[in-house]
Amino acid sequence: MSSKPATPLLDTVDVPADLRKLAPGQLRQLADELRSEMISAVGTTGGHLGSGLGVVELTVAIHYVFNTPDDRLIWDVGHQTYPHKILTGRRDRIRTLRQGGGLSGFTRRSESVYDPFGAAHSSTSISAGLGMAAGSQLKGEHRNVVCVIGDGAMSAGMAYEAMNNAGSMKTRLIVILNDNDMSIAPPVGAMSAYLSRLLSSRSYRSVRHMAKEMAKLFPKTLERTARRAEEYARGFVTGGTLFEELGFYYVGPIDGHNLTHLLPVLRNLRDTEEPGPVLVHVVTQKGRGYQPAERAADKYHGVGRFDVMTGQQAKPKTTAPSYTGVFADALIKEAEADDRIVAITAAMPSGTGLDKFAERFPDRCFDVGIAEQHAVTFAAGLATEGLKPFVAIYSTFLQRA
Ligand SMILES: Cc1ncc(C[n+]2csc(CCOP(=O)(O)OP(=O)(O)O)c2C)c(N)n1
Repeated sequence: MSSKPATPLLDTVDVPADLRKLAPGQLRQLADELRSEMISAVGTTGGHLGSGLGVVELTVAIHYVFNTPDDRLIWDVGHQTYPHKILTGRRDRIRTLRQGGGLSGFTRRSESVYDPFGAAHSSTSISAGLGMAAGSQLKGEHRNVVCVIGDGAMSAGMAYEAMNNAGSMKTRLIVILNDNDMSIAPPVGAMSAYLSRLLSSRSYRSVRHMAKEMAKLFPKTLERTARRAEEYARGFVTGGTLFEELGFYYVGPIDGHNLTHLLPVLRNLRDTEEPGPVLVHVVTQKGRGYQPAERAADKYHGVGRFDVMTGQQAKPKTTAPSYTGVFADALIKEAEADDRIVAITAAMPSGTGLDKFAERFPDRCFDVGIAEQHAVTFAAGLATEGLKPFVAIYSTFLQRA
């Protein structure tokens, strides 16, 4: 369905060590080729598209600056790792993604040393990363641990349990918040609103001011920071965020598609000896660089095979009604007859069919974010008041409740 794009520079990169031989000025081209290759591969196999497209530059920058796999890179959920897989020795199998015997659609320890943690459930990366950082420290090994977590995944309790713990420890840990203002559906909740406020309140400050702020943060890197400050003069500011209240240094916001902004910041974080966790707030666009994805309401979160030229997805051949469709229609029918029926989803309105229910009964449908344990206990609370809650959660994610 899709022909392979020409990727002369990417063809020279099998593993991140090859990438590190390139000059910084070549990385833009590399990122462009990586994006084309990913679009072509997912056009053939189907899979998660929008999330990976959003982290192409971030993937390149992290592997360029950090010494993976000795430095640990933990991707939350793992659905955005197709570019990471292409750069970490798996390009020859990228068109087997999610096929029997092929590459996993998520991170998997048995698949690669570049996948230090297996995921698919969201919001585990900070906990796992903190464990790796503490483990390395105990063994006297010096390595960086970098967790990349999305704003959607940040709605889950485990992320806060991990930050609460990390903030009280002197363990070095780098958490990159990949803020694309999307979960599968638009993100919900107070945290999402907070991140938007944070971004809109952060005007870019002067180079001198920024250097001063960085000096407070990392005294040993002041000189380098001052020298490089101009490189990322669109810059970042620190101070006064919720993350700092939790014991993190906050750095950001940074344009996650601009390599000349990303590289110096990541280098500074790599080179500092300061203990304690850091949160880097990176702003990206889901579906970046592929028009049909950028235009789609869900940013092509998950797609079937598609035609790369048109973005047209291959329709499933069956005309049979879908399970979720039948469920949604049946629940709506019941709810029309009984106003005590309410519905709850944990960030998956379309996947569960509850988007239809929410259209019909907006006040009786609750999207609680990626928060399955809360969803179930919230439903129990509703039930004690005589309501009839229906909690729709994929069985695998119900484990979290
Ligand atoms: C515990 C759990 N619940 C639900 C999901 C389904 N899920 C996969 S990705 C995703 C959205 C994640 O959003 P975000 O972290 O912002 O990443 P993005 O896709 O926007 O890059 C959801 C809800 C999951 N993987 N794990």
